[in-house]
Amino acid sequence: MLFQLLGIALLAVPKALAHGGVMAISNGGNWYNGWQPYNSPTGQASIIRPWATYDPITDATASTVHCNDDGTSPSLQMTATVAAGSKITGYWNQVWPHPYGPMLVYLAQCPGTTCTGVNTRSLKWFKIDEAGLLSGTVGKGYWGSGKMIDSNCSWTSTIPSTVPSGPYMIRFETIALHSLPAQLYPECAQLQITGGGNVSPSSSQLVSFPGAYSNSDPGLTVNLYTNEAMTQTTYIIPGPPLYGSSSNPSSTQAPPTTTKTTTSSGPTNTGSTGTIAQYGQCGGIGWTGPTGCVSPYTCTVVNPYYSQCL
Ligand SMILES: [Cu+2]
Repeated sequence: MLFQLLGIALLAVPKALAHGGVMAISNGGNWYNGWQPYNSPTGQASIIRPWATYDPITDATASTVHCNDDGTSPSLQMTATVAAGSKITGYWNQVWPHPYGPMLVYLAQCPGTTCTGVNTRSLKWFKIDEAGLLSGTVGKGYWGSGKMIDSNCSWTSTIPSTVPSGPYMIRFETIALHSLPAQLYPECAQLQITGGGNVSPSSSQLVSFPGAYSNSDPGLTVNLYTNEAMTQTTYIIPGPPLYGSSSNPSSTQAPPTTTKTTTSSGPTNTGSTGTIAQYGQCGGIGWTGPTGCVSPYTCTVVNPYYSQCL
């Protein structure tokens, strides 16, 4: 009986803590708070498109695999104006628990003058950054996701200076390979890229989501726990060849450089009794909403930009 209760508690409690998504984005000194999937969607204004759950997508062909939702923009959708050639950083929950797997970043240009109202499932995406197995072996090596964790649970990519200016979605994705099927965590944000160039992605670099991945992709089916994995030093990153590459050996691309981002300390939160439900946001830089959690949850600092009722 005690064993059973303990087992249930261990299985139930870490669920939300063990998963998550992109909670905030920064670019050019500007901070953009993310969508809060466990708060009411009413009144939420973010550059990040709505997403519904911290749980991973475990079907690489799922209808939600573009931006972890149905692809629609909310009434208060915001857009970040970003310069081509500038660095953009996505921030995941701290501490991100999955160090084995690749990091991938995509862009998709929207038709017309804005991505607002454009369903992200309809877009053609191209990959601007990726990091798979950076060193060591598949089974015990250092992965893009590990580097993300070591970078304050953030990932910084450069908006290519060569992409044409215009409205884009950016899609940050981390894939966790510690269990199979692989766990996909994609979130998207809405950008207006300025000062761009004139190099459109080639047709072989453009993919749809769903469509870019299959559940039999070698990069999504690798088993970290086999004897082979303990000596294997190659890993094939899923998806199309990188934008700007002339051929398509994805696995041999040099890993991108990332910038470790320093952050100021976030506000501290009290455990005062309030109105915010479990998993709801209750604080963080830029947060102007209520800070009290319903009993028995406590407002807990997840990162400087995000405190959550846990
Ligand atoms: Cu998880």
